[in-house]
Amino acid sequence: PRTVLTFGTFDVFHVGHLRIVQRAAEYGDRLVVGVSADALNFKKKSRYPVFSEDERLAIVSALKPVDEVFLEESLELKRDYLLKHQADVLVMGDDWAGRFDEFKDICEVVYLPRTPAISTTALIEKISTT
Ligand code: C2G
Repeated sequence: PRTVLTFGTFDVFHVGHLRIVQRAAEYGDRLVVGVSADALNFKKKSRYPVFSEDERLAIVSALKPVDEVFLEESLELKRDYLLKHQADVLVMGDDWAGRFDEFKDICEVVYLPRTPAISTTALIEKISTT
């Protein structure tokens, strides 16, 4: 079977997240999703996600196209995660275009266009000002 791997925070889960999960699944037979840890988000963005890693893992693992989830604890471990889960394809949104080309020696690397006009940041802004 062809295994697809994708990564994300998936905080305040929205339709842009759903679409990338659905499109990623079409690249293989099995979809594995790395959900980034609370501590990793704090390191990257100096704030914690709205939803905890346990809640985000619960949401993503319940999606029909998702076969397996795991916690992504470090950005530096991408190669290990890809090898461990025997990924044939890595799918990422094109906000990461080019950033994971170094893994083309072990799997296919695909960047998909983001769903326009929706983001966690914009949602938080919208909710807090209406
Ligand atoms: N996404 C999308 N369209 C949007 C918003 C997000 O296609 N309107 C995609 C992103 O491109 C990404 C995935 O949804 O592929 C998850 O997005 P985020 O939760 O913002 O993920 P990020 O914080 O970029 O985490 O190791 C990398 C990180 O874990 C990626």
